[in-house]
Amino acid sequence: MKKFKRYLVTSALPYANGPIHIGHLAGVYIPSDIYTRYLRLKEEDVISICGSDEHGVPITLKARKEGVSPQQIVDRYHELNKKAFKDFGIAFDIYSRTSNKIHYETASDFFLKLYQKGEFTEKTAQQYYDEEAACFLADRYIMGTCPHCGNENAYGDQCEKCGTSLSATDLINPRSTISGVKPVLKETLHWYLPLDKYEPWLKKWILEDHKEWKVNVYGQCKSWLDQGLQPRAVSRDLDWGVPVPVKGAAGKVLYVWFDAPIGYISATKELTPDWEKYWKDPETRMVHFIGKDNIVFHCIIFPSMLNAEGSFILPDNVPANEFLNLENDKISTSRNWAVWLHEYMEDFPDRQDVLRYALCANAPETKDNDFTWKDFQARNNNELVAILGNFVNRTLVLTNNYWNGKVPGRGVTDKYDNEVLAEIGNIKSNIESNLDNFRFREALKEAMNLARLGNKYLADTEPWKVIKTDPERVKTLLNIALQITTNLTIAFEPFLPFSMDKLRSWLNYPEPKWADAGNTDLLKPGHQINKPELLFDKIEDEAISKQIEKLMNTKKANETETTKVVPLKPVISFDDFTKIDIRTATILEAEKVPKTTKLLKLKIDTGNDIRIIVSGIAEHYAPEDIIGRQISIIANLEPRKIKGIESNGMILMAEDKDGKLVMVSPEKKTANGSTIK
Ligand code: B3M
Ligand code: ZN
Repeated sequence: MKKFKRYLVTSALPYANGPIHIGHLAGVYIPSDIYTRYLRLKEEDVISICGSDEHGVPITLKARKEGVSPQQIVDRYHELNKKAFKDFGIAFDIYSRTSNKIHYETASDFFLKLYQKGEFTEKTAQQYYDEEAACFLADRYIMGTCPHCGNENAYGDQCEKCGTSLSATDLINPRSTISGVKPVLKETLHWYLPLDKYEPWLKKWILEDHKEWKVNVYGQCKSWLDQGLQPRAVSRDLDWGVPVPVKGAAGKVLYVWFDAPIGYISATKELTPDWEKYWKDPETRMVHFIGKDNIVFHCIIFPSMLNAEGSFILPDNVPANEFLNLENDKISTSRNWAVWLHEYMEDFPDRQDVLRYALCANAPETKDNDFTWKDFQARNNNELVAILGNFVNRTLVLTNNYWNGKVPGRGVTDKYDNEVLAEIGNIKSNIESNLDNFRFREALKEAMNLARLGNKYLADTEPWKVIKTDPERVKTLLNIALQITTNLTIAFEPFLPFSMDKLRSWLNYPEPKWADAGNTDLLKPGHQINKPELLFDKIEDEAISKQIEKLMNTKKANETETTKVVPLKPVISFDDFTKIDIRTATILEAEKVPKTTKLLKLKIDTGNDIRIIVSGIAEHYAPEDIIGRQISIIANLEPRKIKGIESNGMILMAEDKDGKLVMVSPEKKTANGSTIK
């Protein structure tokens, strides 16, 4: 494999509209961190780039829903996610963000360069426009009836009920989610990246020059290329994003997937004035760590942009992972079906390495995989505690007990000793070849094999027994066990950085170097080690059942949520709302309506008049209990006859999850007839 002078490692920029969960870690950030830490162990020149992806429609939707600005949304999650990555030892060299100035400049310049080279094709297209809100509508801002299943709340890009992906013009009775009005189709100009034109180059670059890419990545690229590529719009009619820096582009921003990958470049510029040697020198190896849903953007679109711009290197590998599921269900932010990093830290403080280990050991490297809390517990108790922890603890405790922590010299070694010493080097080579080829699960297994080797060596030779009869022999046994232990601090550094820091401090061993891995004389006779503590401790069933119960409660909440909450009605205009006159009133008299089970006849004082209202609350309220109760009513509803009684208005009731009706009353007594706004 080509020897590179330096390495540029990028990790997918998480959208700053929600917290980070274990799927993000397993799919992208743990693999990226393992690879970066390995390169640092090899003393390579490597930088690791990440940051928040702060544009895109989902962020504007969330801002709208919360009644705050998109900037407030991204500020919240940028800080939360930056801290979560730090807590988990994901050692980026920079965690930047695409709402900052340097990114706006970099992305605009990048667009302008392609624009001035004439790379883009300009095309007007019909797009839905909301004349009331005076803005074009991104697909997610349009709702209507799905032509396939009749769902009245399908979105412009997808019907979430039957899963059909749609284009906005497929919707029946489309409506704007901003103003509620029926949108009109209007011409709008956009700039297109001519991917169809780049197809021959992409086919050569990927299908011929990068046959070494992971099967799942290569396969997805091949199917995209076999289907034929279409020009892709790189601008949007939105007010949140990097403005399109050319004339005639008022109200238009760069498509988020055009600007976000350029975020890797702007973050590198922010990190170092030497940024060009990472981005423009062919002696740099660029590796993108992403999830499978980002493959087309990182293997086809961004490389096309870089190639068209002409001065940048291209990614040498894109080892995308597949998806991680949670307890056999898809991880979902909207359904809160996830293990959030910030919550994990609360429940399992100082156990980041356990999660790093469990997620790597089960990583979805070539197919989707499943995280279960039972497996998490088993990995900790049966591997980290019982193999790695047990071996290093025995080695350090015996060395402290027998020689006050001084490393003993190694005497004459026998056949078994020599086999074990040789195996240390073999395992190091296995770890190395797996890490070089992004096989992190396999590399982790090999590192644990080193601990197994040590554990077995002590179990077979039983120094705690031999010490009574042949202390010289025990010196050799523990010297070899100490060399294995020190090798473990190098082998596990990329995977378990927190634990290896601790172990090295107990060994009194300096910074680890990959060049020392496999060496069987790392600790010299007489070297003083310190007293150890437990490297890992058992995770009890109770802690796991608590997590499983938390997930089951989430599942129950989702079930009631999805079955009982009626979808929102179409958005209405403010004018429509002002036509309704909602007032407070007091119930003066109440009686059951004869021959009905649900109806009560109420005489109420509205402040303006005394009137009769018939209401379907007899199964929820006894007449005698509600006399004198202050309620809210719709006071200007057309009167209607119910069971022969003229009902003049409507009482406001809230139907809770179980279908129970509860009165909506002012929190304290007000004058009857007070207007509710
Ligand atoms: N923000 C992550 C995602 O699709 C996306 C990655 C951008 S990397 C330039 O979830
Ligand atoms: Zn549908």
